[in-house]
Parts: sequence; C-alpha cells; structure tokens
Amino acid sequence: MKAAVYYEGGKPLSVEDVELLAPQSRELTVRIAAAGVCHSDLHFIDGLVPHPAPAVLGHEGAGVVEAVGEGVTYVQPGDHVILSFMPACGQCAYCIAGRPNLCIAGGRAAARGTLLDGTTRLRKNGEAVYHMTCTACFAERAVVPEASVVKIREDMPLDRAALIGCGVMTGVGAAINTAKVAPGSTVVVIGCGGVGLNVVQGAALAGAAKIIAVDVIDRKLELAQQFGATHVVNSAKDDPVTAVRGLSPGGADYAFEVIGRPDTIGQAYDAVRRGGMAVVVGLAPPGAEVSIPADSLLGEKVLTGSSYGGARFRLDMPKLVELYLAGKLKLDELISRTYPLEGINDAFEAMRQGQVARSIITF
Ligand code: COD
Ligand code: ZN
Repeated sequence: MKAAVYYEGGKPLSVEDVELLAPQSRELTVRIAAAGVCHSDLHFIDGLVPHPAPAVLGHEGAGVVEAVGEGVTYVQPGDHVILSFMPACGQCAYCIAGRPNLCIAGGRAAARGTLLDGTTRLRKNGEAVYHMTCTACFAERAVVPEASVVKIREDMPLDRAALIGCGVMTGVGAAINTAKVAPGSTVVVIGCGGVGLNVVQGAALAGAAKIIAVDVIDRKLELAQQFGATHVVNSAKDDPVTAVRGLSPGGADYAFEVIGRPDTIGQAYDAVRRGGMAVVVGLAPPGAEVSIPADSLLGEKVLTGSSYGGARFRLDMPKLVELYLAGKLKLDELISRTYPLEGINDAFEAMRQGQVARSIITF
C-alpha cells in the first residue's frame, strides 16, 4: 500500500509502497478515508521533536474497518470509525479514573512508535517501520489497536469525522473539559490555527461572552471571527496582554496557548485575572522552560496543561459528531484544502506558511 514515510527530521516525507501485516490480537485494519494535516506531525518533520524512524506519521484520521484480529468485540468490518491518537488501555489508574487521555500504556506505545504490544505491523524491505501514536494514517490503511477506534454514525461524512480525531477534540475539549469555560466569561485564545480555532468554537459553544483571538496572521484572525471570536489582536502589531487588559479590566477569566512557545505561554498566564486559568495546549520543544512571577500564585491563578482536550474518547467524540450533524459544530469551514497523499509535502508547506486552517489528505 501507499504511505508517506518519515525518515528523519528536516527531510520531506517520502510517498512510497510499504507493507502492512495482518492485525494481531485486539487489533484491526482500517481503510483510511481521510487524514488531517496537524502541526504535531510538522514538529517531527521539521526535526523540532524526535520520532523513531522510519515511521508513518498521521494521527487525525477516520475510515472504515476492513478486518479484525482475534478477540475484537467493539467493532466489525464495515463499521465507521474515528482514530484516537491515545489508545487507552482501560486498565491503568488514569483510565480507571476516567482520564484515558493520560493512559500509561498508550503514552508508552506512542513514545516507542509501536502498537500496544511493543511491535509494529508496518514493514519496508522486511524491516520494521514505526507507527505514530498507533494511528499512522498518512497511508491507505492502518493496523491499530481496538482501543484506538471510536465507532461513529455512518451518515457522518468521514472527511469531517477525521478532524474530530485531533484538532477538534483537542481544541473544543480544552475549553469544555479542561477549563470548563463558564457561560458569560471572557476567553483569550493565543494561536488560531487548526487547533486554536477549535478552542475558539469550544468557548463559543460553552457560552463565553467575550472571545479574544490572538495570532500574528490577519487571515487567521478573520477565520477566528467565523468560529466565534468577538475581538481580535494581531500580536505582531500590538502587545496581546495590554490589549486583553484593555478589553477585560483585571484580565481574562481563561487564556489558552495553542502554539507551543514559552513566550506565548507567558502571555497566556499574564492575560488572566486573579483566580483565572491559563491552559497550555501547545507542546514546547524538549527542554524549553517557562517562568512565572512566584508572587502571582497568591492571586490563585491556575496554570495547567490540556492533553487531547481532556477527552474520554468514546463518550466525547460521538457527541461532537452529533453537534456537527445538528449544525452546531463547524467542520466544513475548517477544511481549507484537500490533497491526495502525493501532495502531502505541499500540505505541510502551506501550514508552515500559515495559509490554511486545516488541510486534509483524502484517499
Ligand atoms: N503569536 C501568536 N500566534 C502565533 C505565534 C505567535 N508568536 N506563532 C505562531 N502563531 C500562530 C500561527 O500563525 C498559526 O495560526 C497558529 O499559531 C498555529 O497553528 P497551526 O495550524 O500551525 O497548528 P495546529 O493548530 O495544527 O497545532 C497547534 C498545536 C499547538 C496543537 C501543535 O503545534 C502542538 O503543539 N501539538 C502538540 C501538543 C498536542 O496537543 N498534541 C496533540 C496532537 S496535536
Ligand atoms: Zn494533532
């Protein structure tokens, strides 16, 4: 089958034939319908974050179950699924506590680039090829753990469903699950890309009264307004913290950092009021540190991270599907461009240049 293979950071992906083995116990094969192009993949491609290589990247996908391995009970061939990039084991303390986004076994598999059993189903010339986050969906097919799929309604368009697999769940979930944005509140979102736009729409869904979008590209700020932003700040021109304090004296109730930079994490923290909450969604490069004024903590400010939107996948993703089908969640507006797999490096270049909200690869 065709797949986009990552060989090393700093090099483009290589679209070529790779071999996909049959699913083993508690695994299944998904025929990928669409895969979203996310900045987390680009972190690996640009060499900012390491990944075992060679590997098939792609962690935002949806498709149709084609075959199931021994012991699979949750789905059968023909079912439509969204891929979850955290294969929650269901047995560790986090899974039991209802926090599968922090699953220990899933996190370990992702770090190794393997499936849950520590091995891979992808081969090139007989040699192992790694799977990003057990999903590896920049390929015509993927073998994934049963724990990596969320069954959805068959009338949900699969290209829209793919977006729920990362950007939408991560962004909307950060607002609704992690911050629990209260109706009437003031929210700041720093970084309005594919994920940040979903924090904006999550805050709007939660009933925020003021949503202040911050980005360095005017086009992103226009998009943010489409997704529910009431005010915009171009932080290449204006200091975002001063602008937020002008719009919301004392600071905002919540601020989200959706880029992964120490300086913008600092801006998010500084933009919230006493008792407010700053939520970091972006992953900063390994070793990066942020410092905050220690005395500000006595103002009871909260600084927290949000991983995968604090989601419980099989509960939350079908709800996002329902919201879309009810006309209450914007997904069509997120898709700026559609590429074939062969165009994947162009899709990442468009992301680097800030030209798109989201691009998707369709098969
Ligand atoms: N100030 C304001 N905005 C900025 C700045 C800045 N200094 N620098 C960049 N931006 C804007 C860009 O113009 C762009 O609009 C936006 O930030 C970034 O958007 P995208 O579309 O390039 O990136 P996303 O939305 O696909 O991904 C953002 C993440 C923060 C999720 C990603 O980079 C990341 O850190 N992922 C790892 C953490 C994570 O949750 N991973 C789960 C899978 S994504
Ligand atoms: Zn992602």
